[in-house]
Amino acid sequence: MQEELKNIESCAIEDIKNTNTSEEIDKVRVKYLGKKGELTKVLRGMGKLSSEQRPIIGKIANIVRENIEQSIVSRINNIKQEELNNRLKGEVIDVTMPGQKITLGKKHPITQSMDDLIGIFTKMGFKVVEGPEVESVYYNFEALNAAKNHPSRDMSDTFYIDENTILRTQTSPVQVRTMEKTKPPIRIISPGRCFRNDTPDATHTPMFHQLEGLVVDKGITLGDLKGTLEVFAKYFFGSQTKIKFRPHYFPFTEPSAEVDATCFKCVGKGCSLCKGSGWIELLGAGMVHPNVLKNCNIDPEIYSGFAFGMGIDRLTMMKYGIDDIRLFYENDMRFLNQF
Ligand code: FA5
Repeated sequence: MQEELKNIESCAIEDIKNTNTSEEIDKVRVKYLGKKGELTKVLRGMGKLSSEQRPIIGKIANIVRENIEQSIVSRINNIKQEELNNRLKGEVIDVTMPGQKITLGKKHPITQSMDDLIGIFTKMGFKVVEGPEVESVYYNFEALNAAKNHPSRDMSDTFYIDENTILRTQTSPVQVRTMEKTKPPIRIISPGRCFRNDTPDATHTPMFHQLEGLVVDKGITLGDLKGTLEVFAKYFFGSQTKIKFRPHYFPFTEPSAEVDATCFKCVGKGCSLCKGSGWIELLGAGMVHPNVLKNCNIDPEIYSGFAFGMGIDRLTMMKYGIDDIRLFYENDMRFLNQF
């Protein structure tokens, strides 16, 4: 029996050596140590041994089992390491391979224009101030000297939330909010969204963007307004640009004007963009009405000011020759990628 045990051990160790995978080594374990395994079979026959021989053979059998188990464990460790090495070899990461390209987004053309405008005016010393888009009727109309029967206050022009609250139709309420809080000298711009009950067409959308400007100080004149807007137009459209004032009416400025710029495409000669006139309408402007100054507790005998308001969407259309404002809001990447 001693012989037989030694024989099982050497056969098992030889079989273990020849295994190459975890599955193969499992089979060897079952073959020798399993319930019907070769060593188990021999141990079952120990009952036939004499009481002197049994402990001796039992001890040898235990050593054989331990040896087989140990060589199984060490072979398993080797196989696992080999399997891991093989897997790692197959999964080598080539750090020199080109990565997946992530396409970078860019700013919407209106945001680009807004940034350009903010850059131009802050260089001239203007501070950026923001105001609420949901505004009171008082700030949007009353404080801006708009009479109760002014057509822009109509439900068909303005989105009402309740009797006293609207979506602002212009950025001009920021003028009043600023003058209430700040004493002159004041020099601010206020860009932001505005809302009007306008049917969408090539030049109108119900939501659009404006940029308001306001300067209040002692001795501010129409000349200051003209100089400021000239600098703005030259920076935004090009140094050859000229501007002109046409008389107009706004309840909150007196005198008021619509300001035109020479067409940046034909430089004043007349083309399809400016409909042959050589000029393009730019913005509304004027000297702050004394009533508006009074509404904000600023003495119009001491202080004067100018204000202007421009539509950023339309300025962007002019700058890039875009013929339909709705293109800005269709999220078509073929259009947006051009800017
Ligand atoms: C105003 O809103 C005045 N608050 C501007 C102003 C400010 C005048 C300070 C004097 C002093 P107006 O209603 O003209 O003015 O609008 C100004 C600009 O907003 C227009 O020239 C146009 O560019 C833009 N705009 C108006 N309605 C729309 C619309 N539905 N869609 C796109 N742009 C619009």
